Amino acid sequence: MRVLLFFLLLVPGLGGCGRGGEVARKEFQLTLRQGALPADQQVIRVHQGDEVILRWTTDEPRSIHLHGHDIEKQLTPGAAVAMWFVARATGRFPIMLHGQQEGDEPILGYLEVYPR
Ligand SMILES: [Cu+2]
Repeated sequence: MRVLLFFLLLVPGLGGCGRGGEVARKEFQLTLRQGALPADQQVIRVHQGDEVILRWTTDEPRSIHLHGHDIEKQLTPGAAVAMWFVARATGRFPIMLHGQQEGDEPILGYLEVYPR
């Protein structure tokens, strides 16, 4: 009896979900220059459930805001700043500059989260 119980505890995958693709950890380097991202860094594509790390550097002090996941960070030259989150919601979320003049909050790029 005790042996059987031990065996059942060892069976892998019982109670796991495991459907769909594997959840991945995705890292992106984002380099702000004069308040803009290079064209090839303006769209960040991940899948729902992914763990995402955005690593920012900048040449000027800036405040950035990832909508949808609502993360705001201050960037200063010479210091890398990471945004870490799990992409729970699907959709297309703008990343904006904040702290500019009133009414001037340009969109730097988009985070696109696709369904799994
Ligand atoms: Cu914003």
